[in-house]
Amino acid sequence: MPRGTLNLGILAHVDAGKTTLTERLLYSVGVIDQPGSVDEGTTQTDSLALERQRGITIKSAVVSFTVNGTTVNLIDTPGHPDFVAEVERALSVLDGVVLVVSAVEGVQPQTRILWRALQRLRVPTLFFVNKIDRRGAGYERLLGDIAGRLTQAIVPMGSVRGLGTREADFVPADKVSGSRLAEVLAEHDDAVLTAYLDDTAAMPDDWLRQKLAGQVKDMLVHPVYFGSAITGAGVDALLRGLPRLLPPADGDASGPVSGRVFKVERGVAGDKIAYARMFSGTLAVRDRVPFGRSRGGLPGRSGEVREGKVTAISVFADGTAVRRDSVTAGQIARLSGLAEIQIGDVLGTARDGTDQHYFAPPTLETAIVARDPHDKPGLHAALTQLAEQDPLINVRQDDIRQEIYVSLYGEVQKQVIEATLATEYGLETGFRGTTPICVERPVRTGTAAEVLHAPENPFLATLGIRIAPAPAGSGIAFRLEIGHQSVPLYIYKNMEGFAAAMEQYITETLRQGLYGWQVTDCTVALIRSQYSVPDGPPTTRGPLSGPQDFRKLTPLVVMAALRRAGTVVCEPVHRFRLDTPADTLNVLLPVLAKLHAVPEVSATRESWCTLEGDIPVTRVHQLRQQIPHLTRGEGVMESAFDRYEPVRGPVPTRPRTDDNPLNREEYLRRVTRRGARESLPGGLREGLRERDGARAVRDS
Ligand SMILES: Nc1nc2c(ncn2[C@@H]2O[C@H](COP(=O)(O)OP(=O)(O)OP(=O)(O)O)[C@@H](O)[C@H]2O)c(=O)[nH]1
Ligand SMILES: [Mg+2]
Repeated sequence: MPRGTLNLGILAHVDAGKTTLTERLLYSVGVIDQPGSVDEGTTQTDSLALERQRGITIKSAVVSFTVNGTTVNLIDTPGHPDFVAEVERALSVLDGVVLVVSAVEGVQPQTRILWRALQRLRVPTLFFVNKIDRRGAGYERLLGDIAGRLTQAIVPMGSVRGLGTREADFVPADKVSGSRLAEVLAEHDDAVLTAYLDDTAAMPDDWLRQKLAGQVKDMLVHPVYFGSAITGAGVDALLRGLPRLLPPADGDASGPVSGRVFKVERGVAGDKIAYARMFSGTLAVRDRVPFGRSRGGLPGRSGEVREGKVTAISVFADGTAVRRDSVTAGQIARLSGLAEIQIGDVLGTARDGTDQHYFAPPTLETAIVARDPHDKPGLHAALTQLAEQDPLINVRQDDIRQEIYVSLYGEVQKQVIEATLATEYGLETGFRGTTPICVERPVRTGTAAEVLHAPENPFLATLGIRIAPAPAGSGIAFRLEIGHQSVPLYIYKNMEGFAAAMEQYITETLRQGLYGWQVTDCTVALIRSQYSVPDGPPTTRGPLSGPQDFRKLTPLVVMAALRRAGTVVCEPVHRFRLDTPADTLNVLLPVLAKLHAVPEVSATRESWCTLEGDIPVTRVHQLRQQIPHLTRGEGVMESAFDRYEPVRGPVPTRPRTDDNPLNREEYLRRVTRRGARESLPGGLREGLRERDGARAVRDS
């Protein structure tokens, strides 16, 4: 009798052994006869040609198996920071996580980034310390590393024998009732505390295990397993722990349909296949289902809802995805037929709080060019398709300069995009320079307004906007500070509709601030609004306002407010950590200095040295490439985005690709000319408006 479903993510920094562990787990439960190898390109989850060639995971992949009656859907995620967008999508569909840490390299900057996201999302997490067979592997050191850099609330589930040798093995604690466990559990449980303090009280094993599972579920404690994905040590113990310690999926199969798409793939015929996790309800073949982004999603798409008919469903169970008539709460399925669906979309009703970003956005941008100019339209279409599969690839078309830009996390992603375009779309491409993507932060509060019927305002609307700085990392928050009597409800239906539309116009405008960069970390409040109606009181009498009036007026008001607020351009800064033999420092330090990577912290342990500091994002790749020969192949470098900081020196600007609302004359020329050209009724309307405007002035 199946006991339920556990949607489990395997997360870690690059090369920690996630894919190898996945393989081992599948082998242990008998789904495969032989564990495949990453180095030979024979694993189940690294199935893309590019993954096999490079030996790294690029896309998340789902496999499934059953252990003790629980169906485990396992999502193997990429560890390279360039592919963090994949991890982000997976995070929102998980019931639990195994966070893998290498017993040799220990906790890495990327591990900390993942950990922070797991904390924020409150996903129950176990640790698996992998590679105990490798020379240099640690046990106490690793526990100390996790406790010091991630969390104190850990419980080792056993000990290790033969550490650092091929024979290394994990010895599960036969009774969990060691004092360390009771001590940790007692912190949040009075019953355990009382029993712990009373020497004579018994603490039955089952009772403690139950308490442990309860606290794992509440993120209060994190069991730590040790093992080797290569030799299989510790893997059975982990396997047994999964259904016991992690909470299975819950959700009401007869409730309203709610699900989330975390992966989109193209089938052999180019058809879209959406991987979705159901949180509630049941979705059957031939059902029509609404999907889209809930409010708070990616800029510009908020509130958009579409609908499609599901033509086929396969549900993950027992090793593969099997054809079924329906998918129900808790399960993961591949859905066909939803042609317009995009990664990150919500199916049916959204769950609260699942639509945020947990990782920093890409910090680099490059212009991408087709080697054959005839391929240009094809290139744009292909990139748009790639962006559908990877929501954080932002494709930006600059019509004025006839260039296409893509945003990037790093060089590896760039190479992958290039290779994917070549193999999947037959497009030969090249890149023109990689530049950091800066952001602009408002420095003070700025307010501006445009008033209905004022001679310089050609639009039939009043809008007043206030922009105020907000804490770093908070993004853009939008607020309405007006009453419904000043909102044209005949256009926007209700206040929510108006708020959603205004938020969209404003977010679109803020993509290019005073210097051309995305504006962020601010609160934008709409503080005035008005519209005109033919039979209104004299001040608001005039032709009926339309949505275009609000849409086209917004950029002018936003930019005027932003100009008063002033902005400071901030550039992305990465944090690096470098473990290297101490005797390589004399060659390393001058190179670091040349790349503006100045270590601030360094620690030495025997003949090894750890350097930690900031590095400009544009230098990360160069440094990474030089590390092997500067350190005789022994140095290990990790780097990750850390923060934005005000640019020192000349302020970089980015050429605008919008209608330049910073320059009123130019903006008005562009939007009114285009309005007239695009549609005749629009043009007629402009003419009518002039006449009506004159009449309104005469009447008043
Ligand atoms: N000695 C040893 N090597 C391991 C172990 N686990 C993985 N490896 C090796 O480490 C390398 C990386 O393993 P992967 O399984 O690809 O690591 P990953 O975490 O999936 O990497 P990405 O998906 O690219 O982030 C491969 O060469 C594996 O053979 C282990 O337990 N012991
Ligand atoms: Mg992998």
